[in-house]
Parts: sequence; C-alpha cells; structure tokens
Amino acid sequence: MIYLRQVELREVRLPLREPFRISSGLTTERRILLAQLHDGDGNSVWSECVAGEQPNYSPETIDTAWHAIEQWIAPRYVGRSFDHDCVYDELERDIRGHEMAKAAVEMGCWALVAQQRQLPLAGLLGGSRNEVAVGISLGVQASVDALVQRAQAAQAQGYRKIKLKIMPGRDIDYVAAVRAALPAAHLMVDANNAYTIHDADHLAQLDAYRLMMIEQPLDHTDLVQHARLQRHLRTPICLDESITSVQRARDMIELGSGRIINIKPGRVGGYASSVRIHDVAQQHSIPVWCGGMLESGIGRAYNVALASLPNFTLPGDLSPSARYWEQDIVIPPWTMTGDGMMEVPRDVAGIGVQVDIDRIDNLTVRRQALA
Ligand code: OSB
Ligand code: MG
Repeated sequence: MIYLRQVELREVRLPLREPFRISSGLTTERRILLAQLHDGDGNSVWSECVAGEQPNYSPETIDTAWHAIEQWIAPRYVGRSFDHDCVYDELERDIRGHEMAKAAVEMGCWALVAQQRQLPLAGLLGGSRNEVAVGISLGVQASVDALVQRAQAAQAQGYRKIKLKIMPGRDIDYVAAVRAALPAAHLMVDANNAYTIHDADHLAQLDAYRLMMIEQPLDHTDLVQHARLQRHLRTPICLDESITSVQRARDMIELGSGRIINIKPGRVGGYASSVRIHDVAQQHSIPVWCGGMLESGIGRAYNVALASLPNFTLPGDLSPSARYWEQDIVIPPWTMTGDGMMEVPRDVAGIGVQVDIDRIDNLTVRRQALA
C-alpha cells in the first residue's frame, strides 16, 4: 500500500536542439508536464506526462492532461492509501480516455513504491535486462540529402535502429536514398496516420527496401484497414497510435492488423497496461519495442525501465539526452554507448537518476499543488 499525501504539477519549457516534424505537425519547444508525488513518510518521486502541445498525435494535450489530473485523477488518490497496481483498473473503470494523464500518476505511484522498497524501477517491474538497445527517430526532413546526412550520422553514432518519418510526397525517394547510402542499416519508417487504404499499392513499393517495419500507416482508430493493408505488404506493420489498451492489442492480433507493437506507457494508461500488452504480445510471438514522445530525462527513466522487460526485443526510441536537449533536467544525463546501448539503472532506488530541481525551478512556468 502507498499513502499519497500530495501531487504537485509543473509545466516546464524545454527547447529541442532541432525541430522535430512528423506527418501531422512540428515541435520546436516542448511544454512538459511534470508531476511530483509525495507520500506520508518523506518520500517523493517525479513523473512526466507525455501529452504534446497540440492534439495531433493523440486527442490529449498538456492542457487537457493538467485538467484531468487536477479535476478527476488526483482527487481520487490524494489523502488516501491504495495499491499501486490497482490504479490503472480503477481509473479505467471511472474515467474514459485521458490515458496520458492517468499514466503520469499511475507510473509515479509505481516509482513511489520502488522508492519505498529501495528497489530500482526496472526491478519492481520484473525487467530482466541490464542494458537496452537504442534507436533514433528522424523527423521529416526538407530534402533527401538532409535525411541521408542525418541517417549516416546516426549510423556512425551506433544507433541500432534508424526510424525515418514519412508522409505523402516524402516517402519512397527518401527511403530509397537512405537505403542506398546505408545498405546494412536496420531501417524502419513511421507515417503517423498519413495514408489511407487507397495508398496500398504506393506503400507496397516500400517492400523493396528491407525495412524492419512500417509504423502506423493508417488512421489511429483503424484496425480493419490495417489488416487489409498488412495482407498487401511483405513489410511488417507496427501499430503505435492504434494501440491504446490491451484489448486493442488483442484485436490487432486477432485481426492481423500488424505484427509488431510499439508500447508507449503514456499512450496506454501506464505501467500495468503496458505490462499486460507486453505479456499478450509475448504469448502470440509478437515482438514489442518502447516508443518515445520526446521525453525529458524523467520520462526516459520510465521508458528505459519498461524496455528492460524480456519481450522488448527490438530497439526502442530511447535516444540519449544530448539528442534532444542542450541540457537535460536529470543528473546524470542519459547516454548511449558507441554500440547503441543504454544502461538500465540497477543500483539506485526509484527512477535511477537524480532530478535537477534548481534547473526545473528555473524552467517552470506554471505550478499547482494538489493536496
Ligand atoms: O510516432 O513515435 C511517434 C514523437 C512525438 C510524437 C510521436 C512520435 C514521436 C517519435 C519520437 O517518433 C521518438 C523519440 O522520442 O525519440
Ligand atoms: Mg509512431
């Protein structure tokens, strides 16, 4: 059981070193919602809500998440004692949607338990790896040359997977050029819903480039057309936006809408849900990997711990701090070895990194204590 005395919300602003474009929008500066959870015994942990600035990836934004936590999620738990592994089911029963808002609190509760038991987060989750394989996600670029250059740089840095964001007009030529420049790289693409089933023949041209997978080509609510498209492609489809719960993962498997799952704990309501999706996928020999949402080093800690579970067999979008930020808000920053691995913290209780509170104070533009 944990007792939750207070939840403090903050918004910090952190400019990206390089603007990040996906098919549905551009991010130049992250507005990041952080939560600090305090128990009754002086323990506290930080967690991060992965909702974006605009509702172009998911219906949630940082502002809707703030509202949901303040109005419905925090009031349910603040001042109460409860089991961390029941939070997801309870929230799911009473509140429709708002998975990212729920996840920020739910995952913070797991970290609080890890802190109390003096366990690393990966240990509490049952993670088995001491290091995780790292991939990079390259945003849509203005030219083929710019993309090739970035892909070559990523390969030289040791990344184990290179993901290219695509959209209509910036797809086949871009992929062909990167494949020609990097014949042996582990390449994949991510369309963030930019196509329809009418593009099936167009997308089948990607089969020529030995891609590990094509991520979320069609609409975020769709499973049936993804199944049709998968029958039309040799390249495995990986679903991201479409998988919001373990039931959606089961539906994907039953319908054949894809062969790989990207698990972002924020997208699915937190850790309990992520572990269930991981387990169901494993039972069906569906590999999973951990996606990213341009998290700060706090969100990264939660993703790395999750990616240490056994069925996370493909490299995650878990780039080191320096890929995103001039300076991260954790100490030490997240780093990657020259062969594309990131260490899973095992010797430190809780999230495994120290939070740079002075820096967070300087970056804070809004805060609210929920007690
Ligand atoms: O679709 O995986 C995505 C970033 C923002 C929104 C959606 C996505 C992404 C990424 C970034 O691909 C991955 C990362 O955090 O490095
Ligand atoms: Mg994606």
